[in-house]
Amino acid sequence: MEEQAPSTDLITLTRHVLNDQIRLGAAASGDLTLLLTAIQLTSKFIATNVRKARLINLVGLAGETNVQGEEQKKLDVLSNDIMVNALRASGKTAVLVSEELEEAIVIEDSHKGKYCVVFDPLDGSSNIDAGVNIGTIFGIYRIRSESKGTIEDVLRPGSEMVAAGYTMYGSSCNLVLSTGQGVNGYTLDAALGEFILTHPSITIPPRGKIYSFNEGNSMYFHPPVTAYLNSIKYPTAPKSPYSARYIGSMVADVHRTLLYGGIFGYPDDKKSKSGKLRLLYEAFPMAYLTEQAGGIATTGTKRILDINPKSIHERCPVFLGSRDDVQDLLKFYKEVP
Ligand code: AHM
Ligand code: MG
Repeated sequence: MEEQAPSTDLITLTRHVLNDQIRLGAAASGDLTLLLTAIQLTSKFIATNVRKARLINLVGLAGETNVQGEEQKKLDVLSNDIMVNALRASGKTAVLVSEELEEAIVIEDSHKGKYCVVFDPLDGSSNIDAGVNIGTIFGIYRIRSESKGTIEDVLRPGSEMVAAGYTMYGSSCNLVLSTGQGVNGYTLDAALGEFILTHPSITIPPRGKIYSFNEGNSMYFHPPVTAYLNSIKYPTAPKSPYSARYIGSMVADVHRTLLYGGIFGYPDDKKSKSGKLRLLYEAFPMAYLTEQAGGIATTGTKRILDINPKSIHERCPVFLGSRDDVQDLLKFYKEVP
């Protein structure tokens, strides 16, 4: 077979987003592009630390002291610091909400911009010490007109986000992003230090063959979820049962769902009344990406992006993925008491 010549015309994330902004015309000031540049930088910085975590004492609990008596900094605390510093320094943000911080940060006037970023700096913490995929999740709102940047600017439905995405730190480092015109995936070329467009226009297959739930919680599940899971595990002929895949890192489980199709779920149950995942910086960005890729994201009873948050760290049940699979689940919610 003839060897393919390497491409000499790489589409970087910045070039791609800039083209989109130019296409949108005069309304775009370039501020969102600059903000996304800052986010890219944080992803590269976090990726570097994730890779060398074991070597430089980043694995373990914050506040712990290692055998040499040095203080260790937990990887998720470090990732949070990286993001807060870069987002503040970008001059494009007004309010920041992080899973790692109890309170929202309102940026001081000297650095204030027009955007609010909600983020989970390093999601999937139970996987960190085992070197399994983890990721950063983010959502972006534009502050309301006339607002100087308050918590009200982020207590808004996810449908009002202007962009959302995640970076997955795995066998490769992938950034998946939507600015409201579909979903694109970029892979970090470590030698160039650039995210290159590798997955243009990601579309979820309308039906998949994989389900992704923590079935260890089965005894707590509500009847519609149990009945749905039984229907895909014990289907009537000629259908075949679905495969189970569950990593326990939302970024990795959602990434696979976007590419291969199927359904990801973290329901509310008898033990966790509102589920586990956080609405603002886990459920909203993933629901935004899912819908932009042609899938459905629901709590079982309502569209996730329509929820009006009451507080920055609230939780919500999440089911997302291929259109037909999520619709099947919704039927059980309507029919099973
Ligand atoms: P975290 O923010 O403490 O890391 O928790 C969120 C993670 C998600 O990435 C993942 O989908 C879920 O928790 C897994 O939870 P469980 O271990 O209960 O299955
Ligand atoms: Mg998290």
